[in-house]
Amino acid sequence: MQRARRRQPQEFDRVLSSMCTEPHPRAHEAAVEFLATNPGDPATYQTVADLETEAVEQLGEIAGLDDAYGYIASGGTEANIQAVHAARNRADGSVGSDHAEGANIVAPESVHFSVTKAAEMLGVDLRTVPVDDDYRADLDAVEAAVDDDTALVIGVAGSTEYGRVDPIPAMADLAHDADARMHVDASWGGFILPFTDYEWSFADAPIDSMAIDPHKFGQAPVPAGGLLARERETVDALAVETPYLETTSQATLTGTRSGAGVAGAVAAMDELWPAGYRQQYREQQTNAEFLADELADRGIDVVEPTLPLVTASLSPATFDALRDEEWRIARTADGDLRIVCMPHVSRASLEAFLADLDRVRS
Ligand code: 0PR
Repeated sequence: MQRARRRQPQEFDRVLSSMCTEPHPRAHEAAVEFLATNPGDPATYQTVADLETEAVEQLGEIAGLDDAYGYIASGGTEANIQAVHAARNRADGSVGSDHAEGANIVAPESVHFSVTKAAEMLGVDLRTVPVDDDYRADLDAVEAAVDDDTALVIGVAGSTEYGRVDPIPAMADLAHDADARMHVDASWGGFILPFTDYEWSFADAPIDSMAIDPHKFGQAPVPAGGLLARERETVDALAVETPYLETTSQATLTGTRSGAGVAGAVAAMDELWPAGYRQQYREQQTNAEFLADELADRGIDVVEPTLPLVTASLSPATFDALRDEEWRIARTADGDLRIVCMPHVSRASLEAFLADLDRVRS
């Protein structure tokens, strides 16, 4: 009989395109301890349920919200889907399949594709509007797209492709003037933006909900996303009855959930908020600027990295040659090279990447 081969996960030293990273060692340990727990059944797994309450409080602190409601989701996708779900249900006061036809949501074209999934699943019309020259939502276009049937306006704080932050307070005003709600997707940016001057948080604007993922810049293990809401009613709008559990209702999209994500998120935030995250942001912003300068010095067009994410034009042949060297790099929809300076990305690794770039281009 053949012996099972021991499989190894991906090494991180050549991973330059991921929005996830190596978990903090304490988060790793906590995740392993809680591997078999299920916060989906809080009456049975009470310790992890308490940890989830702590996680939501900690996320609220990071996002500038004193009394935060929400839960630890499987990721930004689930948090975005549930934000759309809650807004749709709240727009017409219904839960379940009775919702009114014709609701729409408005988001910039830079919005993550999880919102496309949300719109499709929930039967709402997604109106995407153009971005300006700096890849941020165009306010005039948002205003023109919003109407009486708009349930939700979505702004991105740390966009997937260019790391840009939309004008959140102005978008929230436009949403609320139309009696719609405002959601901020800070899935990636949420653990970086507290250390910048951007206006992105619950403290900057009367936003209603937010996606903020510990499993991205938060250095928690996968799966740990975060859905936050200013009002309890937003979470209540998601709840269905759970007849055979000791608890009476459930607001999450998934049923059984990983306690590892919850425990890992709390451990990471305990360890790193705020000093560790601040230092990580500074290091990676410096790395991003270093990389951008080095690419520009080689005559390559670079988009200025306002957050630790660098995009630059690169020929398909060079891109493919670097992939062949096992560099894990990605492309934007426009074909630009996209490098995300996550906590695991070291200066040495960027220098090795540049050396390979020089070699494959010569
Ligand atoms: N919102 C934003 C702004 C995102 O960038 C992402 C994911 C999501 C929502 C969805 O989050 P989840 O993937 O946690 O559901 N952005 C990356 C992407 O799709 C995710 C990613 C992660 C990609 C690791 C590659 C990778 O190796 O591009």
